[in-house]
Amino acid sequence: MTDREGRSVHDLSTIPEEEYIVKCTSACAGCSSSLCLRYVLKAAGPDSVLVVPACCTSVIQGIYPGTAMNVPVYNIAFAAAAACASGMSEAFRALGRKTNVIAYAGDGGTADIGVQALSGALERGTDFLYICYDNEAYGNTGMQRSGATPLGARTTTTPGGKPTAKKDLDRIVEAHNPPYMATACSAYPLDLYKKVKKALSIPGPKFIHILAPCPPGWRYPTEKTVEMGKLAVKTGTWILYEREYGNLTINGPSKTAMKRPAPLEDYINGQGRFKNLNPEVLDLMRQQVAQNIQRLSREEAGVC
Ligand SMILES: Cc1ncc(C[n+]2csc(CCOP(=O)(O)OP(=O)(O)O)c2C)c(N)n1
Ligand code: SF4
Repeated sequence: MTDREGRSVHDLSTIPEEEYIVKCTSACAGCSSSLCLRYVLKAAGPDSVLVVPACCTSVIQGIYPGTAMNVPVYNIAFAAAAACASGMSEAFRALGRKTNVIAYAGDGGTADIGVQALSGALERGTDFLYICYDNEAYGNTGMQRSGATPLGARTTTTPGGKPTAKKDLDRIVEAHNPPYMATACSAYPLDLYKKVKKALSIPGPKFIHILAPCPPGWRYPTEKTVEMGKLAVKTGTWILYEREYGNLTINGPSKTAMKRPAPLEDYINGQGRFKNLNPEVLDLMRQQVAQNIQRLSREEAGVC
């Protein structure tokens, strides 16, 4: 499988030196979603356009007339990233251009207000890549809960901990049967780079869901941002996989983590948002992790 320049998508020996996020971003210290975007754009290259709805990324890009982005960026209303990207992709293809159209949206703009536009674009078969970076809250407006906030997490609108489970966005997307979908995590940038390369080599709608730990939202010290992502994967809370034309493959560290997950406490004890967690909630969280591991393991083994 090759990318649009004819290079193998598995060749990671030459990650481009070019930077598409330059100095002066307004990201918080330790922001992992901006780290992810850096790798996404390195994988995508200069013939790419970003569509960004209202979210932290629209702030990270800097204050007009300055910009930290080295590719064209189209800012669009909170609900409309996938609809905008859909029209943009149609226009490029009508002009005979292969330009990568990449929507880069938060979990609120994807799982909540943007889910209708996303569903429509997936169903229409839009040739684009939709990336949801998931910091598990509405970060830009002060950490309100989103549908993607996990059970038990304290946010400004769930001060006693979120009473309901994280919305399963991936299963919603899966129901649309896109040719390629994957999960990724900011702590594994090469895995993300490879997945973006592969996604962009496939025609039609592609979706990547990245877990993006957020120091102010999750309440951990900024220097722990990579460690936090690794712990999410090692405890099986976040599972790395790809689904190509419906076939599931569990990736890299998740293969080991799913057989022998680290204790959930390793992940949650370092985060202020899970402080003073009720033992019953902790138990429910453990059950959810175990259920997800079981469901995906069975599916990969063809036992479902
Ligand atoms: C219709 C509408 N409602 C509310 C807002 C205010 N708003 C802007 S960004 C945002 C939160 C975005 O959260 P998310 O998509 O999770 O991305 P993050 O900020 O965490 O990067 C909200 C509520 C808006 N811009 N438009
Ligand atoms: S609030 Fe979180 S996601 Fe938003 S810029 Fe800060 S660290 Fe990044």
